[in-house]
Amino acid sequence: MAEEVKLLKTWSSLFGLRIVWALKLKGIQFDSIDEDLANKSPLLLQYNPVYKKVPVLVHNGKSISESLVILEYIDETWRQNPLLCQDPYEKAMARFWAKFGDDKVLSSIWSVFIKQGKEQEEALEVAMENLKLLEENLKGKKFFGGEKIGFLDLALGWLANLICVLEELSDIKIIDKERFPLLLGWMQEFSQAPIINESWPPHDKLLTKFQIIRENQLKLAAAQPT
Ligand SMILES: N[C@@H](CCC(=O)N[C@@H](CS)C(=O)NCC(=O)O)C(=O)O
Repeated sequence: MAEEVKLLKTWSSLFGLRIVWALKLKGIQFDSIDEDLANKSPLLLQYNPVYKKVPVLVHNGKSISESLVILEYIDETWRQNPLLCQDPYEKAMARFWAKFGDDKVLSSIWSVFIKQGKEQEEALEVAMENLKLLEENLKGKKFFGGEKIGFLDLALGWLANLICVLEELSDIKIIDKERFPLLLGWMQEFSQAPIINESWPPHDKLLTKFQIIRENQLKLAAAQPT
């Protein structure tokens, strides 16, 4: 019996992209359903009633949400091209740094992007500290997963693309060659890998989307009482 694999995502969701990459790396055919988050479909509300967010993977009628959880589900369901090592410690470390990426790196870089003046300078310092830890992580390795793209590469993959968009819009260089040579090398290596490269959302469309978000956030901040 043919398997049913459906992915609810949006064209720009960096969390959704993790799942697209994982399914492609595993060679799994899937149907992609693009959601309009301003008008969430009954399907999304049915399949992710808790968070009502994308991505959601639907496998033979069963739904899984939260992108890092989905990545692990995919890795355990389709064993080819493993994303996580078998070694329990290595596995724990990959999960730890993936969570760090979401909790600390993403939020600090986002703050640099939507803040100004002193607040932005402070956010930049925090972002640099976080990125230094990722730089350390890459010592002696081509990918975070070692010689091959693995779980942590997919979890941090947004960085390889979004950072360029955010740098372009804010006019701030966050990842430079002097401070982050390994991270920069990884960004190039990762984003040019065929399966990764073919799935990036259009750069111009991302620029427009994030420019609007930034302008709205800056306007909101300016309207806040001091
Ligand atoms: N922690 C979630 C984050 C997912 C997420 O934030 N998705 C956004 C799109 S990029 C969303 O669906 N937002 C809709 C909303 O917040 O209502 C994951 O890793 O899957």
